[in-house]
Amino acid sequence: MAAAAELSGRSPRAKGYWKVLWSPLALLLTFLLLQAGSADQTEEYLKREHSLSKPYQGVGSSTSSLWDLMGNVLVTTQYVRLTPDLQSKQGAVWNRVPCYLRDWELQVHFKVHGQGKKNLNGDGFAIWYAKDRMQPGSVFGSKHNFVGLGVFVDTYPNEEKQHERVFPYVSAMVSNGSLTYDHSRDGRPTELGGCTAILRNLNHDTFLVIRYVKRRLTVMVDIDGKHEWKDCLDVSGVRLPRGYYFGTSAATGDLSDNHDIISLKLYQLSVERTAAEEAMDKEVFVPSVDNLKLPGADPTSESMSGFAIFLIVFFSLLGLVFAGVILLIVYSKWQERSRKHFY
Ligand SMILES: *[C@@H]1O[C@H](CO)[C@@H](O)[C@H](O)[C@H]1NC(C)=O
Ligand SMILES: [Ca+2]
Repeated sequence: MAAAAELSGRSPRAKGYWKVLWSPLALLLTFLLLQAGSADQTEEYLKREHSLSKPYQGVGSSTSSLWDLMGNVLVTTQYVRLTPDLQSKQGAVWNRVPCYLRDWELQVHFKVHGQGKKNLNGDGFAIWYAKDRMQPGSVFGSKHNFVGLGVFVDTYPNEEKQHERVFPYVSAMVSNGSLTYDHSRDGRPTELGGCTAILRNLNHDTFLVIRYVKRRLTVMVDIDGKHEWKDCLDVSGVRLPRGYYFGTSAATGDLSDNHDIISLKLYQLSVERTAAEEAMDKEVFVPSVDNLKLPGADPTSESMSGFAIFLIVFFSLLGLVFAGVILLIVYSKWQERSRKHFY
């Protein structure tokens, strides 16, 4: 009887163990299968409402146009010239339709060319995914305290000591409006990353791509005429709100260039997300970058202060120990002496 009870008691418990074992196993298996299925299965769709291409029919002129023009921009059938190769010009083109896509890729076909010889040309152009559109300003012809993402193609080194950096230089910046692009330092204090890209006066086509997938921002360039993307920058944890506008702007100063946009092609990327990723991917309303460490904020001062605190604590403790030892010695000497004194 006892053995039978034990047996009948054991088998449901064994089933229970199997269940407990099986469910995470099943989860893991499903997860692995989903992973295998979704690996690099990114589908691309060209979104016409966010794209600009030849022959730019009605751009800027008709009320049904998807793009607005600003400043000295000139539209021909072959290109959109943001600035001509003349001093002190600014121009921009902005998408009228806010973008609500979560994952996207913007391919920019451009041409920068002019009479200026090495480093006697400027200033460059910017590609925007920003909250405010059509606002002139001092950041490559656009709003100074922008909110959103700016990718800059800087063709002129403003900062004098550019020992280790060769221009043109491509860089990116994300701001909630509180950061300032420092033109005199080529935006170095606020850049997320960047690369040198020799892209002026070339006879072949030049491209740049900005990809934003699962909060990962990557910028690549194709400027060697080989139809290959080359990595430029790659930053994770970039939180960009939806509903911002794509645009591009350029400026010239004492030095100049033709800044031409041949096309802007925006692709929607369909990316699989796991339930966990989906839960983590809450919509944001202010642009930000996780664990942001800007080159402008001196990282050594922070670690030095930590080290300094350590040193202070260490030497204080050492001092206390020394003081204690000395006190002990003095006390024992005094006791010895007082003993001698009394006896
Ligand atoms: C904006 O960014 C600055 C600097 O990165 C940060 O100190 C500030 O808290 C941010 N403001 C908001 C509203 O997120
Ligand atoms: Ca510059």
